[in-house]
Amino acid sequence: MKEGILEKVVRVDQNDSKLAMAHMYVAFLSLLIGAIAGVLQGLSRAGLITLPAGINYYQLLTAHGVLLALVFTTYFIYGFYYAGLSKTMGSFSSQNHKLAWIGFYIMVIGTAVAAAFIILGQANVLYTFYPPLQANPFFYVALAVYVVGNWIGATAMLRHYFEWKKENKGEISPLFGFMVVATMLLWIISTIGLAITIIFQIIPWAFGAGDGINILLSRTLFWYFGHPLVYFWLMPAYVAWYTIIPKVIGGKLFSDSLARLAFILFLLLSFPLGFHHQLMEPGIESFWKFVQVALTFTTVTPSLLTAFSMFATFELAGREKGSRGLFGWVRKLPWGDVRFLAPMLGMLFFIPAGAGGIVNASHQMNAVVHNTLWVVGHFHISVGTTVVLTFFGVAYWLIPHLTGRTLTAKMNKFGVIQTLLWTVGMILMSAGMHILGLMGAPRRTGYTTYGDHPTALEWFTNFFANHVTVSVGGVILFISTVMMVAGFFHLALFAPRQGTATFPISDGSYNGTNIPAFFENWRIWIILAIVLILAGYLIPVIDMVRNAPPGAPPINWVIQQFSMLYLK
Ligand code: HAS
Ligand code: CU
Repeated sequence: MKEGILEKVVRVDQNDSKLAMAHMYVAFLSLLIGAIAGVLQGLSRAGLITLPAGINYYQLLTAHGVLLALVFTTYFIYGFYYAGLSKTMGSFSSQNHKLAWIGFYIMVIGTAVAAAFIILGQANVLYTFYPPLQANPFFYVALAVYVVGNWIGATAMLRHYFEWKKENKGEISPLFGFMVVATMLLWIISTIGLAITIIFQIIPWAFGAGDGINILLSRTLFWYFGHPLVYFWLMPAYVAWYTIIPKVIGGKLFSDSLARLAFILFLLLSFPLGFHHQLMEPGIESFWKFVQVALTFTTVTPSLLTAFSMFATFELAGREKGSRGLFGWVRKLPWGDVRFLAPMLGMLFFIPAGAGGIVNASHQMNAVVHNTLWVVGHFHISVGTTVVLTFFGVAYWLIPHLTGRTLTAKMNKFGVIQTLLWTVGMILMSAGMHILGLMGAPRRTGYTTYGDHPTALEWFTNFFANHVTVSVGGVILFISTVMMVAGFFHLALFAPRQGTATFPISDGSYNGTNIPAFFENWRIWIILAIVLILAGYLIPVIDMVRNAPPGAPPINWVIQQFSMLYLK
């Protein structure tokens, strides 16, 4: 924490800092609102509070999912990536800068309009918004606008990278930039599927055209996007692990090439896997489910490579500092430094999160856990902890760096407490959710005892896990989130300017710099990814179109409002 004072810090270009900070403001505001919606829906689900008239469980759950899973993550990732690209590959040209700002404003328009419909109760369709649940048509238009804004921002990043490549012919790009390109290509290729279902299926249907929607096709397109989406969240966390953490712990990365290989594997293998979210759906032949499950298991490889890389990095750094024995390196890690502690706890959570993912992907076991709270537990420790704690760890140094402020020892301590609170809250909440899921408690249902059915009552009274302990965990997480948001505003606006916090970026790797040049042959990776997409999806999708089930009529927001009034 003293580096800011001791070293002369080379700051990220001022204009690029402003661009990154604009994204961060939206991210942390959404984090706050999304967390308020989250804690309220959790308490109401447990029967601990009654929601005031005019607000319903699904409205809160939609706000929670959309604001945290889609809005907070995306804006944070864009902000982090703009800053990191500027730091490692030079400041953005004025043209790329303009493009990035245009992308930002379009994203903000999409976000604001979509949020308005959620607040008005006209989009209670949850963050997956699959038909036949139907929102106000303009909610989907807003989503489409949001996607276009994302593409424009991604284009600015890609142009920045390729311009650098042109100016530095024959040179290998910095690891950060390489990883940004892999992520953004994955993001563009996956959001194309989302755009297709929104523009060609959902919007016309929501405006009343045609006779119903092909739900199977729409969900398939959604999950074609939805699985890579989880890697779009994860990859920036890995970027921090590979490029930032080695520097924070005072060592070097184990192997730059291995890190790049992991990212290429994500780009190649992430797409034809969506069926592992649809294993319980009729209408998809089991052969194609088998193909996609098999491919899912191959996508575990880049995460296992990452686990190996991180262990090797920690051990080599520890041994350099004189650690002895098999695990002596553990003691050499800077546990009291929030820039390390938060991502590190994220990594530890990813061990059970990844194991849970493998359970989910196994067809037979999926039958036990699908649509239960187990899945909610899984994604709260993957995206909600591995990714989020890493992002928090990054925020503690990135925000003061971008605003020319200091990360003081006091603020570091605050960060450590906030991180530990998150950890405790999440252990309580996610363990409870996993166990409740195994006990049959469904996800996405408000408070009910199913007419005092004994199984349902058990979900409220079981000693080890019940809805009440889950919401107590949720309240602790909420406190931690409020601390983080307060920390963000402090670091952005009020922290002292006694030297700028460093942007810790690792240079070189223990395994040298012999990086294969063909890694940057993006054309090959894109073509291979498309070949795999066609292999996994072409035949089943043709089948879905040719043998389309009868179109589904909408369960729309007007009907939802009436039925809720009626049920009351
Ligand atoms: Fe998942 C459902 C399968 C990873 C997020 N997942 C979800 C949903 C979300 C989500 C949001 O197959 C719910 C969607 C919805 O609303 O319906 N998931 C997987 C598999 C993986 C996986 C196989 N998921 C993620 C990640 C996510 C995420 C990452 C967000 C960021 N998931 C599924 C399936 C479903 C699913 C099914 C559908 C369930 C259903 O029925 O609905 C794999 O990618 C996991 C591989 C990971 C590992 C772990 C490696 C460990 C590492 C840490 C090392 C630690 C160190 C620290 C170095 C194998 C890298 C050590 C230090 C010391 C000091 C000891
Ligand atoms: Cu998935």
